[in-house]
Amino acid sequence: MTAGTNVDALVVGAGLGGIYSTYLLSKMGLTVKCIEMAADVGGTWYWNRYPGAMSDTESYLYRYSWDKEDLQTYPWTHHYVYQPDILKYLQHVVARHDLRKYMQFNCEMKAATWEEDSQRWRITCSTGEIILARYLINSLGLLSKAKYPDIKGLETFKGKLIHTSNWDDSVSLEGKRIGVIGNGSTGVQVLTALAPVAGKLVSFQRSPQYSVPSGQGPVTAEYRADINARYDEIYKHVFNSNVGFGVPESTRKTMEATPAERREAFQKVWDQGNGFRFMFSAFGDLTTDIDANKEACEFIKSKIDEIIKDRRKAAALKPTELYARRPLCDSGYYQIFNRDNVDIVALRDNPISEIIPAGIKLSDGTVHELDVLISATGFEAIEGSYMRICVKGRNGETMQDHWKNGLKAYGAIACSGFPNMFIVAGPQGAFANFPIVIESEVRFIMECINYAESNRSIIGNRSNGSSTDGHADGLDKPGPTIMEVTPEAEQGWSDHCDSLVVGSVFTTSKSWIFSQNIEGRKVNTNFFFGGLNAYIDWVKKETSNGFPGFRRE
Ligand code: NA7
Repeated sequence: MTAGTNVDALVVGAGLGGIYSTYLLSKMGLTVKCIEMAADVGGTWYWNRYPGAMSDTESYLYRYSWDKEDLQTYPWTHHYVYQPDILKYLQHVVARHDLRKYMQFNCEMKAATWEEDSQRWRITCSTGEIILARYLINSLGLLSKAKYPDIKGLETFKGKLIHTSNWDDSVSLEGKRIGVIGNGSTGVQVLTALAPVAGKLVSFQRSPQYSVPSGQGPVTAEYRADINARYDEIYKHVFNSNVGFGVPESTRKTMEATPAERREAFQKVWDQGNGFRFMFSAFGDLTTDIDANKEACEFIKSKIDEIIKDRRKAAALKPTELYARRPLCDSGYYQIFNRDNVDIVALRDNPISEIIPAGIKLSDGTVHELDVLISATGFEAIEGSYMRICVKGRNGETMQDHWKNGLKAYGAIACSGFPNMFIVAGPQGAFANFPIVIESEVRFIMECINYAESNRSIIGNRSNGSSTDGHADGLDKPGPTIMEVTPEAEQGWSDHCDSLVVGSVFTTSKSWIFSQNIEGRKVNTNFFFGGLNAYIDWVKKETSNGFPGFRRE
């Protein structure tokens, strides 16, 4: 067997989760290596370089919470950070904590196999290198494998075809005839940014979505000083909240308000901006009460009518489904349709019949000639990153086998049969602000590793003859040195996630949140909808109770 580089822990991916994992593992004193298929750090923010790409979490929270000095000193100029600035921030964190020395770029994990004899993971890289690791932390990205539209003739298009997550900076867009397929959060951002640049811009829209203003704009020195003075309090609130976006989370019932009060409440959050604020701050039941949800729908549709002058375009942009997807926000999306160079094609009335060399042909025979076709069609979320590689756990079981009946992971971080392997931003994590979710999951993973390491040292001390009375969990015997979740615990978590979506308005819409954006894929509860605070409380119980979900032999 080929020898390989030996490390205690291998982190795969150098995005938000991989960087934080690398930082904590190195602090724990373990030997750590982080491999990344891209040429640099950033993860999602390395790849998604399309015009207008920005986070829709407010800037003061789109950063790590754990470096308090950096929180207060690292600059941010606007309420929302654009992709180049997020990338710079992540590069800055890596430099500030001297993490680059652990990282190897242009190196993709192709396969990982658990070896019973050595109790290690054997990782094969795209470079041909072999790495042997006791712990494998996969931070491959939730939204990493691009999904192209399955439309006849796509490959025949003679212009430039670009997926937003694999942007090609060399393509000139100025004055070009540009078509965009997809109008989720990515589509809305790219369309808004390209409207003033394109000669002609057409949105080929299958399902209109609800979007609210983001409230983007420069921040004042006073605003920044106020945030800096309150960071401890802010993060305390965020980690104790349901969605972690720093917005108030109302418990008020929509239908108990009068029509005038409802409109006033919706108008207030519309004016303040932010999709999560709109969904969770005016009232507390938009995601659980259909009548309440319909009120929000009517309010946003009335705004579409107010903003868009052309009745045909306004009608096309009005959704028919409930407000039940990841909430979108924008920097003037509906407004772009008042421009003469921007049009919308409602595919629900006139579907694409095929893509031809010159552009897009619709079912009624209309041809839209295009120079550039942008696919903002999303991702093979979560599992996409795992299905393209071969990860084999105990008895040769692959992740493909393991997830064939649906995606699941205990506490979002571990799968049974995959010992000492952890997942960041895998299935069934909290549906909340992602940097915070990632931090919470990484901390849980580190608790697991720390626990196993403590047990190792107890056993090591005993076999060295040194006496030690302490046990990692205070029980009579040391706990496991290999962390492997039981199938019962994993299934229990998954069942719990399923039970939490019963009655949720979110189940009425088809999106990647329930794996419904991919034809033929089984509907799956991909998130834990119990709230970020409940997830964190559950992790605390799990760790203080000696990790009952993990095997003890
Ligand atoms: P999304 O939210 O999955 O959106 C994909 C969009 O692409 C959506 O509007 C789809 O319409 C559309 N789509 C996909 N396939 C087709 C075809 N064949 N024809 C027409 N339209 C199509 O991806 P995003 O990148 O916007 O956002 C993903 C996440 O990234 C987001 O939640 C943020 O957290 C960041 P559909 O609605 O399926 O009818």
